[in-house]
This record gives sequence, structure tokens and C-alpha cells, in this order.
Amino acid sequence: MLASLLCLSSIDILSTSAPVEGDPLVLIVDPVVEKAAEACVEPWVHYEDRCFFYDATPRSWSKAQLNCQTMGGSLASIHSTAQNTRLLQMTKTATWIGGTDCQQSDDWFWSDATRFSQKFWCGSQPDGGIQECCLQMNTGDDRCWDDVSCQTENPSICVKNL
Ligand SMILES: [Ca+2]
Repeated sequence: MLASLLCLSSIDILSTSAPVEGDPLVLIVDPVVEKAAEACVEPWVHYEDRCFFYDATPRSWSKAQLNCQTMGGSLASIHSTAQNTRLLQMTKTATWIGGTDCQQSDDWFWSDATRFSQKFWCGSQPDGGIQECCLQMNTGDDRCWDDVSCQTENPSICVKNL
């Protein structure tokens, strides 16, 4: 009886104290809770194995990337036709995603460090060299990619992994 009272008392003390890193209670993970934590939280939208967020506020490319980073993400990368089509559904105007070749002309990479393989450039693009070295999707009637000045102020799409 005394032992159980002591036990209850210690649980009570633990449960009313603020969780701290290393607290053994924090390490108990309910499988249902764990699954919920893997979903994208609004306004992030789930597609395939990642979460996307369309931000309508016009920003330069670097400000857009920094904005994504404050939310734990990066400007979006695209790795398939299906992903390009899905992201086009999120935007009605020219929009920043994470492609850039500002470091070295024609050495395109994604700001989320994933491999740059699929390309959906407009017919004569990219044509801007170092002067136009940030990737804008949803350009013109063809809704294709164009390299434009990074100072252009566009809406943006962020990505983060689940
Ligand atoms: Ca261009």
C-alpha cells in the first residue's frame, strides 16, 4: 500500500512537471500519435512523400528560400512530371521553386540539396546566364520553367520532408 502510494505520488510529480529533454516519459511513443506526426499539417499539402506549401506573398528568390527555411523547409524541388503537374495545380502565376545556377552558369541544383534531373524548361530556356539564375515555374501559356532575375518578386512553393 505504501509502495503504491509512493508510486502514484512519483507519477503525479512527473506528470505535473514540464517535459524536459531526456525525460523518460517523453520517450514513450504511441504508434497512433507517431503516425499522426508524419502527416503534413495545414496549410502544408501532402503529395507523395513530402509536404508542400504555396505562399502567395511576392518575394525575391533568396527571401523566398529563407521564408521556407523559417518553416523547416526549402523552396520546392521537382523530380517528375507528376510532381510538376501537382505543383502547377497550386499556383496561377509565375512562382519560385528551388532551382538555381547562380554559382556557375548551367550547373543547376536544388536548394533542398536533392539531385537536379527532370527539366521542364520553356522552349528557349534557360537563356539568362548568371544574370538570370533562379528558376521560375508556371511561365506563360505553356506554364513551363524559365530562368529569371533572382530579384524578381514572385509567390513561392516550399517543400519539406515528412
Ligand atoms: Ca530566361
